[in-house]
This record gives sequence, C-alpha cells and structure tokens, in this order.
Amino acid sequence: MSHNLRDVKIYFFMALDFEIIKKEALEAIEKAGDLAYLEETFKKYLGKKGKIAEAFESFGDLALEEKKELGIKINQIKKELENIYFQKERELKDILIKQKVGQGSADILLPGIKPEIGHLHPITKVKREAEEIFKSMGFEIAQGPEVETEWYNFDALNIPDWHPARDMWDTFWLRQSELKMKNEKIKTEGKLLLRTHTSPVQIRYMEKHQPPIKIIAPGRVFRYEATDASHEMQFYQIEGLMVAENISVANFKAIIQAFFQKFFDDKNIKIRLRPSYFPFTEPSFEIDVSKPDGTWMELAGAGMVHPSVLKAGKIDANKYTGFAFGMGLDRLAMIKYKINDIRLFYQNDLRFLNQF
Ligand code: FA5
Repeated sequence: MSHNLRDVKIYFFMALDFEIIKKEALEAIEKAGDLAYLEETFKKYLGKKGKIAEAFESFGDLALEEKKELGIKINQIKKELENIYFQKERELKDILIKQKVGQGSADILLPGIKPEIGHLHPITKVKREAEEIFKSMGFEIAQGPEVETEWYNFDALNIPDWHPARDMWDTFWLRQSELKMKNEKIKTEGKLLLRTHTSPVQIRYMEKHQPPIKIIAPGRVFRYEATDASHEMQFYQIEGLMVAENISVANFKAIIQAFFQKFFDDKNIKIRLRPSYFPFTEPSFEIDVSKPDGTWMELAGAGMVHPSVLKAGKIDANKYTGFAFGMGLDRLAMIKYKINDIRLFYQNDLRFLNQF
C-alpha cells in the first residue's frame, strides 16, 4: 500500500490536533462545578457543532487509508470523553441531591404515598366470619354447583314437580339447547336451573358421605322474583347439615344460638323460632333475629331433616336423624352493618363499599 507523503503529514497534524482538543475537553470537564457548565462543555466539544465535529469535517480530501485511521482515533477519543462526561454528571447530581436534603427541601423521613389496595366486599367478610365460627364448632365446608338439576334442587328434597311447594321458589330455568347437555342427564336428573337455595348441597354431600355429618355450604343462589329492600334476585345462603344418631331440635337450638352469640358478639342476642313449613324438614321453623330497632328480621329456615331426604341421600333414616338450616348471608350482613336495603350490596357504588 502506497502512502502519499502529503496525506501522512496531514494525518499526523490532525491527530495532534485531536489530542490537543481532547486534553482541553478533559480539563474543562474536570473543572465543571455545576451541571449547566458541564452541559456547555459537552456542547463545545462533543456537540453536533462542537470542536470534534468541526475537525472531523476538515479531513475531507485525505486519502482513504489515513481517513480510516483518523476516524477510528476520533471515535476512541469521543468515547473516552463521553464516559468521563457521564461520570462527572453523576457526581454533580449526587452533590445536588445531598445539598437539597441538607436544606430540608426533600424530607426523606416523610411517609411515602401508599398504593391504593382494595378490600373485601361486606358479604365476603360476613361469609368468612360465619365460616370461621362454624369451623370452630367442628363443621366442615362443602360446596355444590350454582347450575343445578331439578333432581337435586327439588325432587331429592321431597318436592316433586306436582308439589305446590315448588311455588315457594320462583326459578330461573335454563334452556337445554343453550347448554349442550347430555340427554341422559335430563332423563335422570331433570331440567337444569340456577339453584334457588343451597339445600341441594345436602343431597350431594350425603350421597358421598355417611354419618356423622357436620357441614356448612355457603354459596350463591338465584330467584326469579321482584326485588325490594330485603329481597334480591341473587343472594347468598349458608346451608348447615348435621346428621348422626340421636340428633334433636335441642342440638340445633344450642348450635344456632352459639353461632349468633359469636357472630354478633352479644351474649344476650334475641332469636326466636317460628313454626313453618318446608317439604324437606319435619318439623320446620323459621329463625328470626331482633334488629337494633327492636323489630325482627327473618334470617333462616330450618328443621329436622325429613326421612325421605335422608333416603334420597342414601342414609339409613331408621338409624340416623339430623337437622338442617339455610341462612341468608345478606340478611346477616344487613343486621351486622345496620343496612336497610339489600340492593346496596350489588350496586358497586364505591361510596357505599368504601365504608367497610
Ligand atoms: C330456603 O331457601 C330453605 N332452603 C332453607 C332451609 C334449609 C330450610 C334447610 C330447612 C332446612 P327460604 O326461602 O325461607 O328457605 O330462604 C332462607 C333464607 O334465605 C331466608 O330466611 C332469608 O334470610 C334468605 N332469603 C330468602 N329469599 C331471599 C331474597 N330474595 N333475598 C335475600 N335473602 C333471601
């Protein structure tokens, strides 16, 4: 490769020039006492119209070989200067922060801004509290599906389709075609519906377990009925079932009383049992709890499990007896939190929900 003497000379002079610029720039960066001066220095040497860029332009007519070498050299110098520039910038910023903290304009002891986190819905709270109390009394938690068959929701609970008691539970029936259900199931268990109460869980559990049985089954239920201050179309119940030898109404009374005392944290809470009718219990009663204003609110239906129901659950009705109850969780929450309209729970109004 042949080197033209003129180009070699220019190369050396220019390389020297860059070394001088570099030295100058380093001194200026080193000297910088604040960020503004540092930025100026950057512009002066490393900016688009800075000294390095200017010098770069001036070797336009240099031979290719020398041009290349000079380019490599300049890039090295630029990198070196940039690194030193950024290091200096960090140092100056640190000094600035320390000064500000010292002057008290940034109080590092102030508590930070808390991120907003959600909280439990009042019904969920009440559900969990009720579960804990029943668990402490030895009950296990069972579950069943919200989409039920006619058999579990009605027939197995001693309510065949001709029975007038079906009218007690206005029902959302599901269209079979929409559900792609197997016809075999319809033949044996009847049409599908949204469960109107949690009582079908009793049957589902008894089919798989023999006494002693002591369960609760909390969950959502649905009724095709008009809403008002104490009735929703969709609400929560908590079912209870205890089956063993020699279970009597006295056992039920003791347990439900203990539950209410704990739940309302009041040893003198007043409850009353009213005679009632459910096809799946005999005798049956309704449980009312006294509200703070002295009036009564119906909280649960209950009774001694009907022998036909034990049979449907494959349990020997001659040997075992049991009690069952179905309590409205929403109504429990209404009394606990003094809420006079059940519909508030489902409107998702944050002004209401934020109170819990
Ligand atoms: C039943 O649903 C029976 N399955 C209860 C039962 C279980 C009886 C086991 C015997 C043995 P009832 O329809 O009364 O019963 O409802 C029970 C409770 O659910 C009521 O006491 C009430 O607290 C609540 N409840 C009923 N309907 C509504 C409604 N539309 N909105 C809110 N809560 C309701």
